[in-house]
Amino acid sequence: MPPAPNDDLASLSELTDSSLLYEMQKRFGNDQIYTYIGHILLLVNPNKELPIYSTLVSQLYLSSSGRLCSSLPPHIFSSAERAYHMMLQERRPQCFILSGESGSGKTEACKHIVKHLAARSCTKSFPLESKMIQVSSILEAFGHARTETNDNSSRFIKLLSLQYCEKKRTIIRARVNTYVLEKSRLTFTPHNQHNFNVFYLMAEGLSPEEKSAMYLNNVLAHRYLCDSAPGEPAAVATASARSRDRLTALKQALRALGFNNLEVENLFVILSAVLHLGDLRFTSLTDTEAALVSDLQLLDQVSGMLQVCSEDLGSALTSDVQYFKGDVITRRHTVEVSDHYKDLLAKSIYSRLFSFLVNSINCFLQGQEEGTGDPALEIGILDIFGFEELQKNGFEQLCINMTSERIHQYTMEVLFQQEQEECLHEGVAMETLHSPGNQCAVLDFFFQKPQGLLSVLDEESQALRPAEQNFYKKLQAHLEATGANGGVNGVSLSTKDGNGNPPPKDQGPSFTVSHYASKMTYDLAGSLERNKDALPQNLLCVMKSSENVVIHQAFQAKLTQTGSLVPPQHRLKLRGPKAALLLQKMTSSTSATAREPKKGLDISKLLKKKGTTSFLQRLERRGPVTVGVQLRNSLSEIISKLQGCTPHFVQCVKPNNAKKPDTFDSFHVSTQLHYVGVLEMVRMIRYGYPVRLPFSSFLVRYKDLADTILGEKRKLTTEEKCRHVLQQCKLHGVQMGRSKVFLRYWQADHLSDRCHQLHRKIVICQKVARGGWQ
Ligand code: AOV
Ligand code: MG
Repeated sequence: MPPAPNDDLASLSELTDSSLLYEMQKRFGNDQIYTYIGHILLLVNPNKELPIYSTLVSQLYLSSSGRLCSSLPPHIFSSAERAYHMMLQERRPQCFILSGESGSGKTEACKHIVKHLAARSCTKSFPLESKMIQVSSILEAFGHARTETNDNSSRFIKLLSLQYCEKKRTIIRARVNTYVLEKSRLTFTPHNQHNFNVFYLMAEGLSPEEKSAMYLNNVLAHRYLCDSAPGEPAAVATASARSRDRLTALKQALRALGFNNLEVENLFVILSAVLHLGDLRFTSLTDTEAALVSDLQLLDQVSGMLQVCSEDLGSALTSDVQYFKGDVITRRHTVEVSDHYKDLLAKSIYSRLFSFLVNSINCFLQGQEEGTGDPALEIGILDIFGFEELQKNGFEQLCINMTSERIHQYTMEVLFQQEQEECLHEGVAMETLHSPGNQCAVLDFFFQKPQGLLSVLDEESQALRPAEQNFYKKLQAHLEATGANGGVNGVSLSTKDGNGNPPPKDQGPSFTVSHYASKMTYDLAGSLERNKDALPQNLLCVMKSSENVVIHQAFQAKLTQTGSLVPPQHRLKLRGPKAALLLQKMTSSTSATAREPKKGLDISKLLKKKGTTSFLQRLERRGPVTVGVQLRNSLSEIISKLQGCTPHFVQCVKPNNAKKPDTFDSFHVSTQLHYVGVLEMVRMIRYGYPVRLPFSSFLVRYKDLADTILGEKRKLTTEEKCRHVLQQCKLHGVQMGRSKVFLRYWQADHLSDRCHQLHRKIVICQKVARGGWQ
């Protein structure tokens, strides 16, 4: 029996766009925010608190074993439960893939999955739920920001993995991988948006004494923050009370990670240094174009907080030193270049700090027990940044939307292509189903090597004299060569916007991409700058020389292929009288003369010592040099991880664009259902065979049932055994392929149910036989 019709769209009697929409709207009106499409979970963000996430509710779903035909209504807890049971049955890692546009509820859903899994299998020695509350508090402070579409929008990709103990089946450790933090937000906040949350927590939450100790008397006046959108006046008072609470929670979370008070203070001082660095200005002398730092006192303050030599920092920001054929060549920068390096340094400090915190989080999630984890027993949860359409869309939106596009393509591959190909291969008859449009051309346009957008962008970013016009020309040449321009393959370049109107004067050339979700026009202006991510060698040397343990560690560490810090073997601690003295030094003086001058770095000597390796080679060794390369590497790492898991799809839907509760904007929802391909998914699940098991796996999965039915028939082949079990169970419409059994999704649940009942009977009989049953 399939589940109740209104709980599962796959069982609706009428299947059309409007019947789906009607059903969803009806359910949403009753606060039934979850609906199944077979084993896929559809969730409409309620934008209001619902009393459905208590531990009591979690307990209810524990007994369902994640079976869809249980009498309980659809719930994210049920999907979590299902993944857990499948992990044990298949002995294969499972992974949740959360999709949906920005603000549709992915990150919250991720937390609910963790909550249920923690409630079902955690021990006192590894209290995952409370640990994850602390982890979220840190990640959301440093990696989330207010955007047009979501007040708490994720600005990075997160893959959380929960690892289980082989024997006890409890969670023994967890791990967070983060990818492509949108660090450009630090130095450039888009119109109507905020910088990262942590700065506002500091602005509203730090005490006046703390602020003055960190030179933060007017946090929001710093250049990096003053461009951001002002808060709504009516909401400011409550917002600041909330910020104070959140800052307290953040400090507690950092302490839980093992940072002492001094170390926590140190982190805030580094953030203050980043804000001050942003205020640094450069001027040029009249007779040359070389830049000089305008405000030496400010430079001194920043250097004091970063614990580097002020002169070294000043000269590394305004000049470049290279070692070439035995000579040291110093090149002075223009004001513009110095300004660029200043922003690059600020972004680098912030992103390395983020990565340093993620590494600390992973130590915290490591747990006590070692070596008892089983790689097959793992549940991953992928939370990406959702598709985003702003008033003005640039390089960042392109990266976010291409991520969404890639994950969407993976989903479609799994749900449609792979399923149909396998049916063909196994000789199983299946209705021909239409899968939603193929986006390969758009993905190629972006990712293909060496002509795709990312490659061309990298090439131009690393050119001697990068120019946006050249980048545009190369792209145009590529599109013309492939005949794609003019929108044939979903991409068109033009100096006009998507509607054919000329762009405003301050915009660069733009191009239009027909994404799966919507047609978007991107402005290329500034992409070359924002793509660059490598610090010049001399700035890196200065940062490595820092006496600040966190900065020192963060800059000494090597970078991985995806741009994060390679985790250290041991974390250096900032403890004891020496540390107290250091911190005092960082914040005690405002002028250069008041502080003991630090010994300067002789960068040319350092470079000489390193030998004659070329500048570019050294850059290479430091890790990926552009944002584009990091994105490409990150996505291939993520996809290859997903390929090793059984996927569980959670599709999040946004009911309206105004973040309002109880408001169902039919047009907006229907657009999302359409581009996600919900109708096609429903057809696929209804007429397809989502559960395919090799004959031997079928017999293992339903062992108790098979053993009981087969009895003494040991001589049959595995195929004959499967056929016999299916016949005895009277399941209609099941198909036998060449090597696999093909089941409708509810048939698999029906078999699991029978197996479960039998297993209980067998256990009871065994207990009675042993005389142990009371
Ligand atoms: P997102 O992760 O999908 O957006 P979030 O999970 O941050 O979206 O959800 C946005 C907001 O919607 C949250 O801050 C909550 O206020 C509300 N919300 C989401 N899910 C629920 C729920 N189950 N119950 C109640 N309120 C909810 V982005 O990170 O921007 O792509 O990039
Ligand atoms: Mg999110």
